[in-house]
Amino acid sequence: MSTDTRNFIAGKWVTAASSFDSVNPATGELVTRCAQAAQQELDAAVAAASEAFPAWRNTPPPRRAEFLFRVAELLAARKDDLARWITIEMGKVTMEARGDVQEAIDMARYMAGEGRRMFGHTTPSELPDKFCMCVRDPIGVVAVITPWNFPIAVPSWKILPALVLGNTVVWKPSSDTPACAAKFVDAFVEAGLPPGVLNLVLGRGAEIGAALVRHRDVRLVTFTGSNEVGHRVSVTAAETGKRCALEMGGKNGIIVLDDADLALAVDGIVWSAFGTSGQRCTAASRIIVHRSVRGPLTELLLDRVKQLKVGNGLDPSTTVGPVINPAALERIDGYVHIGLDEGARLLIGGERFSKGECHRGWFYRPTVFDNVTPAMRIAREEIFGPVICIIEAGSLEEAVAINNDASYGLVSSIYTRSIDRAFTAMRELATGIVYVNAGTIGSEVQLPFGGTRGTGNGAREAGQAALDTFSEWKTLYVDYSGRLQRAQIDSETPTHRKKLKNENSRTQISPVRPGTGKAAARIRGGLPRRQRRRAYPRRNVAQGGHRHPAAHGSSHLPHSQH
Ligand code: UN1
Repeated sequence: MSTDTRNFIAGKWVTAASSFDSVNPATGELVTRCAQAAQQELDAAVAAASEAFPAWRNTPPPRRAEFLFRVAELLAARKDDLARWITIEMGKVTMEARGDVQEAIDMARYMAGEGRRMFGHTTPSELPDKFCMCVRDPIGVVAVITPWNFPIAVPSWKILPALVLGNTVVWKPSSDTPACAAKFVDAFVEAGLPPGVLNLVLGRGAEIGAALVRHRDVRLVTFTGSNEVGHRVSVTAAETGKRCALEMGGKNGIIVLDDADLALAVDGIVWSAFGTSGQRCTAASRIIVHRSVRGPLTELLLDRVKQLKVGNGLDPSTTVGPVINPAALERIDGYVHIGLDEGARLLIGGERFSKGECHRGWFYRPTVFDNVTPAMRIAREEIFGPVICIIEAGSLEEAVAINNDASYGLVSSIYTRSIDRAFTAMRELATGIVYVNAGTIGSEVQLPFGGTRGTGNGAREAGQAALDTFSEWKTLYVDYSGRLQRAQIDSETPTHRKKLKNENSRTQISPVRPGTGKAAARIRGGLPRRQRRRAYPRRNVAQGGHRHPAAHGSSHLPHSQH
């Protein structure tokens, strides 16, 4: 399959001076030749997003949401085709590729619903005749930088909330999955999104991604990817005064206690560790098992791992697809050697898989290490491949301590039949997401997604939490009293006021009066002198403040009832 993939800027597909290729990881074949964006295309994309922003931010949110509803319908209609592009370009098996698209459909529907919610709130004022509320305001041009492992779902987590909230977007997807990105953008184009609201720039992160993060007119950067790159994004964003939302690595643990349903636990482990060939930030990579069930659990696990079928994701019998590229293959194999050198026991896998047609692509056998200790590098560093470590623990407390002793904090899971232990674990596991009697993958769009510690910087995606990431609060005070009301001062309690009155009469504080100059007259609407007197009678603050012109005006002021 080959086509030309271009950048999408100001509503047009545009080419560029140089190009790069995207390749099928299962076959090594060319998927698409892509126009590589340079500074010129990047500037044009940011300019288009900046120009589109004022009209888009003032488009009523329910109208903005209609584009998202249409995107959802288009994605649903194209689910098979999109899933096929995902498998061809990124490698995951068809069933999972369809899940990737479904996650974007779900997110489109959920975020479109926000067009008619997007709740702000009102809250009472401490002063009479004053109204307080806050509303969500868009931030501006959002730079969206996404990885290859969820070529449609993860971009949807960022682009859809950004758009419904009234931001405009410049999206830089991974250079490993540009064709999927272009297919996703197609849905927005067909939905009739106004030009410039969503722009796509293609290229490698080190070049175009870094320049995008630095760009003066970008207000927020949202990034999912490695810790190394995320750290650089964070530094550049700080230097250039931008907000940034980071979602990075994981070293996710599944705890299996001695009272667990072992068959259920093995189902969860296999799905979480080897789904997407372990290339999820949510993938399980540490199995922390109670000493008394380690033997039977390991036996059941190995039986299941032996049944996994590595191969091209387009083949319906395949359960584990390729890894993304040769560099990933090298890194995974490198970690396997580190594990062996550290003294871990390799139970299965531990090598490249190149049987039959697989020699053309980048496949790695599902790998299980036993005798792993928490201090080993394979138990601490993110491998991002089909490799798991079995670590033994003697109690719930020890298992939780091992789980929490990690520089990442995305997901943890616990298998137990005890409600008490489950709730204790929910409280104690120090990750952004905790599963009970389920594996570590399978987050849903209506809940916050994100992790603690090295996984992120506190920002969350999905659910209501995403609204905080992609908007800022605007606080609105409306004073309809017709007089100067001073928060924290005029709202003092009667007791305080009495005290103040006494002090004032002792110290002879001069009364606060509105000015008499021209500017003051303008502010008052140039009231004639007599009316002005009525509106702003000269009264000592200590005697009850300014009287409202309306007859009943002061009756609700506690301090003026005497
Ligand atoms: C990721 O790996 O970056 O829970 C996201 C899950 C998916 C999302 C994974 N819904 O595994």
